[in-house]
Amino acid sequence: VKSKRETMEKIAALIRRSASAAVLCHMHPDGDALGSMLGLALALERLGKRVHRVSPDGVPPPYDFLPGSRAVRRRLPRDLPPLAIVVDCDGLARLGPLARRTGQVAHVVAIDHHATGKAFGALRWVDPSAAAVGALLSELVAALGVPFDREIATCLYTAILTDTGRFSYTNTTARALRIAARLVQAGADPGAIYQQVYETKSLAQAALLGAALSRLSTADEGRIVLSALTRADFAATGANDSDTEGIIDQIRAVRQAEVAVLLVERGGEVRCSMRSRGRADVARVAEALGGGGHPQAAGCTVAGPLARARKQAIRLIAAELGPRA
Ligand SMILES: [Mn+2]
Repeated sequence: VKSKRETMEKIAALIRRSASAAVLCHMHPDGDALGSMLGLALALERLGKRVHRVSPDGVPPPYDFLPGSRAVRRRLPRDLPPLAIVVDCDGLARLGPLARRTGQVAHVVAIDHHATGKAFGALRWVDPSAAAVGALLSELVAALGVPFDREIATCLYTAILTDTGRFSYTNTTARALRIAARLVQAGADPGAIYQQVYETKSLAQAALLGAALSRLSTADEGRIVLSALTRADFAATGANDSDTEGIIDQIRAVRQAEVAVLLVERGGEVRCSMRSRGRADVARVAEALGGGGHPQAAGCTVAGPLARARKQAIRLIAAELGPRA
């Protein structure tokens, strides 16, 4: 615990002596990636720093309501700042096209909570016991002496809300809730944020969810519940790739599902998202297939076709689940 504290203090010191910084998140960003990136960026600005908000895939809805999202760029500035802080990223590769230039920044700091991945950055603060990077950043913002305001709190609360599965996964600890409570006290509005994140679906998204739920299948004696979306589904509904967000949680809602799987056709590849009720560590499955994540929420991209990806996922998940109790 002491060394984690020391690492955080080192990061705070580095921030204090840098006039400018880039804050970056990973490709296909989720609520934790964007909320953390934007919340930290605001805190640095409150300290008078010049901040570059960088997300290789921009800010897809529903997260474009977050304060500061309009200032987000897809690339690093021409003149690299002396400091790059990379959040929620379990490897430099997850920055995609930005990985190479980020590696050229003088000071690269990683703030993450994945137990998987490939280490990078001279200064690393990785705490898998943290519910979200947003929770770690709440501690950092406090250490920097920046008061929480409504905007910062909204970003960091969104990070924690989404990475805990709306406060439902096993990472919904007392510590996570205490931090969330502090953010609410500072002005984050739980009802408004919930509606922005979860109740602003387009008709196309709702139709895509319908397609996924209309063809659930099971494997491993019902312990694995799966669905798949093909390019034809996207064409028929008018939905796009980011519209799959949240569908996996609806699949996990099936009572007997120890593990929920959503397979999404993307070109010749298949994106495989997994959610576990707690018995199986799906991060291990994802890692075996070249991806990563958390014990209860993980993903990977594998070679197609769908049927092959489905078989492969089922085999590894069944092994991870082990024999029926
Ligand atoms: Mn995260």
